[in-house]
Amino acid sequence: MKTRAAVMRAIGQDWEVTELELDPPKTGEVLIKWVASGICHSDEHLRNGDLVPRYPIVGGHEGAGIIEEVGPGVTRVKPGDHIICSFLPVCGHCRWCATGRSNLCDLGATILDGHLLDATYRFHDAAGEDVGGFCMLGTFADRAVVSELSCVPIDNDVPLDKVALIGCGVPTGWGSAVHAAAVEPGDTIVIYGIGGIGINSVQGAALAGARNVVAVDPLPNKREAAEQLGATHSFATAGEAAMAIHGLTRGVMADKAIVTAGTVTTELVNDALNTVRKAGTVVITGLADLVSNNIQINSTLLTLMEKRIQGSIFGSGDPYNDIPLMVQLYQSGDLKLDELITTTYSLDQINQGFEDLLNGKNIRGLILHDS
Ligand code: CXF
Ligand code: ZN
Repeated sequence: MKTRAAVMRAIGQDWEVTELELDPPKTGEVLIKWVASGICHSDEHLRNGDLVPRYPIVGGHEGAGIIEEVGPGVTRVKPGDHIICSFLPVCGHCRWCATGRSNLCDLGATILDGHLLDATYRFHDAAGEDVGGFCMLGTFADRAVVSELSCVPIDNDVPLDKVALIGCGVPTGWGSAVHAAAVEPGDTIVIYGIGGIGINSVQGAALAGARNVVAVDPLPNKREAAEQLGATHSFATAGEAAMAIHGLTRGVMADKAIVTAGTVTTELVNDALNTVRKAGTVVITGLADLVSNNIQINSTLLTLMEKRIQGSIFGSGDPYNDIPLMVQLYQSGDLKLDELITTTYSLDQINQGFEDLLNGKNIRGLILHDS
């Protein structure tokens, strides 16, 4: 069948919205009609060269939709099911899955290659070239064929155009606070960067009982959103935040920091390290260039103060547990999603969506596939 999709062909290009050929699902695969897809900074990293996938690739890794067809042997879902996709497939059997760390599932190793589990592609362009799907998904398309291991079925009465955010930004940010930083009641938490990830770290830290949730972002619209969704304080600069935290904690400083900025820098990580207390943790969730050493820190201070730097992927949670949990928290009103969606776009407006992301306009931009 044919599907329209937004394709990245090489570093630095615009997204090309074009018609692709889409093969039917093979064993263990499903055909999805995407309803909505979030625009995440990680997709921008495909374009700016920080993450270099195999090109060409259909972007998008944060999506929800409806199963239209299943291939042989599929047991997790059936046609008509509503699903959210995890940007990490979960096999359930590897060492990491078997020990409760399925965000580190070995199947995650090839998500930049864009092929499915049998190492072949379902998207093909007009010239007959194979086209990958980012994170084995490709949510910037009307339809895609994905592994059933990427799918998490949800109730059919949940609005797909809201819960699509639970494919990446929500569990990544929420889990960075709840799992990776292990926020405890009474904690003082500082979060650097309030976008689609950081705003959910704010929500997670607040729900986990942090006494002070301090949001840092240079943009007033981001600080305002943070304060509406649980931040007790917000500041434009790390320096102002550090001074305030000094006062709030009688000089002890923050228990944990979370770095969710779209691009992680030496300056940000050092701001975070200098703002946590002795034995405090700095969680790094944002990305940067995959192949160069991008931060420099003072290891002696790290040693003497017993501070920790903790990386976090998928919020250090289990996609099969945390995606349904996030849906329930949304349904109960404990997790806000509607308020995170600043602007919606059609697939044809995708380049505008990325321009708005880079200009800091959106908490989250969302592509609606039927619009
Ligand atoms: C990213 C993590 C690195 C690979 C692509 C997806 N996660 C969320 O945006
Ligand atoms: Zn993402």
